[in-house]
Amino acid sequence: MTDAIAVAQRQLAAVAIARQAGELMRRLFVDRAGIELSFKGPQDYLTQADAAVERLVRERLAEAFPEDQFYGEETGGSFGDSVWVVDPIDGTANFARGIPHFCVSIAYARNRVPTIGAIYNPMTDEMFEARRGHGAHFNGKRMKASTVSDLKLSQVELGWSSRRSAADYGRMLRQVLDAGASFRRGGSGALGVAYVADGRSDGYAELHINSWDCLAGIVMVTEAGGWVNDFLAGDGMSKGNPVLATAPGLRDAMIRATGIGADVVA
Ligand code: LIP
Repeated sequence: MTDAIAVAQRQLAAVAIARQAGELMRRLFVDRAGIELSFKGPQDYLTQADAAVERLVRERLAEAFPEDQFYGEETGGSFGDSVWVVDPIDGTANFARGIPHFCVSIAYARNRVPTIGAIYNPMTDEMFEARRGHGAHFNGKRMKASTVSDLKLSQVELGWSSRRSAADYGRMLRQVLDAGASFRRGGSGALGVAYVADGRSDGYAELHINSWDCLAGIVMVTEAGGWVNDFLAGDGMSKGNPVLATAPGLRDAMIRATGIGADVVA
């Protein structure tokens, strides 16, 4: 089987499994089952639903592609040359608090290159998907990054977690606001990056994010004509890194405002 067919089959599977995971997430969210709140750390939520959804995704992928490696936010795994990187519920805090802004994020990387992404929000029935070299699509329609090129006309999302200090976040926020942008924070990094691919948001920046939160969206932004920093530099795949995904016309301004990707700007 050629490589191209193998990757195409994986994209179809990723979308189908994301939809199956979404059906489970929606049921658990509506029934409020599996929402026993616990914390992995300060502001780092974990619910029984996370574990149940990850189990479904891991089992379905292992059935279809037993030769691939798997890494999930909740159960870990291994990073290899043909690896699935999964966040079963991205936006767990929203899920736990009854806010319908969350998704399952399924990414596939081949030889450390982000190759496939599938992000599904079951509450809005929104499927974002992309395959490297074959475009990015939202519910079957081609996605295109925003054409905004002036921060004073932009709206960007600044992801937050307790993995970096309040002072660091405050500094980035101040710089972005001083540059004239308006900002939001939705609580799901995966949806935040996918929105950049779909042109709904002009940028997404976060001072530290994990690969399972953003890898699927990175494929989408790249395929939709947006710009993304070198997220996988160093040990980004296993330890995370800062991420900046922007409309192409805002790249330099967002690099200056956030300090992410500064090595790129002359
Ligand atoms: C989320 C991340 C994001 C962060 C959110 C949250 P989780 O992950 O996607 O980086 O901004 O606060 O941490 O924990 O919901 O899967």
